[in-house]
Amino acid sequence: MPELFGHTRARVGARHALITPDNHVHSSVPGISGATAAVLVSPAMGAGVAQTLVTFQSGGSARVAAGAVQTFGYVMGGGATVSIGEKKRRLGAGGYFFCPAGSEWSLASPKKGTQVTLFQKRYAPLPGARVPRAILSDQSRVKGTPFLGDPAANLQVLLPDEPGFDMAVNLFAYQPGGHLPFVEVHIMEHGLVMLSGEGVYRLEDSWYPVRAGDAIWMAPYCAQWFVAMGKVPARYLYYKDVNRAAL
Ligand code: UGY
Ligand code: MN
Repeated sequence: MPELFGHTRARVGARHALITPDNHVHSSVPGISGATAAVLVSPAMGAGVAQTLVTFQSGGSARVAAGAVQTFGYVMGGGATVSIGEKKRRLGAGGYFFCPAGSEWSLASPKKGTQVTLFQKRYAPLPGARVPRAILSDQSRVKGTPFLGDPAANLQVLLPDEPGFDMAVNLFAYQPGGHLPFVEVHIMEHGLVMLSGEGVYRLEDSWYPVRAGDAIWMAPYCAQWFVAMGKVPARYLYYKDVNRAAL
């Protein structure tokens, strides 16, 4: 339900942002039709990544031409067929794909209401490193590990940990009361979407109540910490830039 009297939990600052489902306004995105798209994180706010929530009607589709930008897509709900070059796979909720720069991707036959979160970033090649390949997979095929040994915070790393990749996308699941072990301050930027549950996110000097559907941007060096609250585990999907020198 929309929040009343002009109140919102959203905050957009110079170095972090929180956007809630009540704030979404759609824009048309080239290559995506029969769908709504909300660009929640983008270079327009100072980010190096674009994070877009796409909701497909039945009969909707996407065809995004090959270029300098790579795309990671995660199916939040519903299901659709995704093709990248010769590879093709039906993805359901929890399915994901990675389309490297220089390849085209397309999505067809979505179930009505299928939602996909996209992270898109211009690829930074690394001389001597093997360029990333296309991936079509599912979170159920990725083993989770306790984050820094804490079983209350489980981490799944969805993309290969190889030098050719300049982006990582991970899933974090916290038991109620589970939390990041310390306040992180790091060079990597994050785009994030809460998938389920609730908790409190510290971003720089502010503490925000957050829940499923909320999107967050954290600039490089944004102080960050999270604690899960409520009765069910809190889960989020997040992007970070990796494997490249600062200079
Ligand atoms: O990978 C990370 O930097 C992660 N621990 N950060 C986060 O969840 N805010
Ligand atoms: Mn972090």
